[in-house]
Amino acid sequence: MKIKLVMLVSIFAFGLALNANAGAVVDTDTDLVPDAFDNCTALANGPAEDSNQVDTDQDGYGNACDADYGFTGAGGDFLITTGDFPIFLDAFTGSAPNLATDHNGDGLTTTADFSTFLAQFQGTQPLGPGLSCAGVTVPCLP
Ligand SMILES: [Ca+2]
Ligand SMILES: [Ca+2]
Ligand SMILES: [Ca+2]
Ligand SMILES: [Ca+2]
Repeated sequence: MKIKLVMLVSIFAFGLALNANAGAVVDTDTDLVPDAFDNCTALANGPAEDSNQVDTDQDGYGNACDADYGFTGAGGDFLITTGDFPIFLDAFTGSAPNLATDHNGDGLTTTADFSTFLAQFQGTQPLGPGLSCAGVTVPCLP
């Protein structure tokens, strides 16, 4: 956890340096991770949150904003569909644990995570990764 925090602070410092000549660093969700490095730009998932940039399937979309569990490399659809629900359900019941369904980073798949799934399924929660490789290459890491 501490190493991860140090890493994020380094990334943030790097982002600051990169943007020094371009003006202020853009951090839309004010989670201390600049948009260019934030795997959920519209949702706070920085060092202060348990979901701290965790991206289980390494597709560039952080777990906090990624209810597309079907993406496993080439052929992933990047859409949240009814096909993702059984995967969530299996993780929820424990028959097939899957860390990608832990959206809030508490290590469990609970009804709190289902709220995230539902919001994304209904399109009311934005995805918004800032990484240029998001949805293009796997692994997509900052
Ligand atoms: Ca941010
Ligand atoms: Ca974020
Ligand atoms: Ca992901
Ligand atoms: Ca959870």
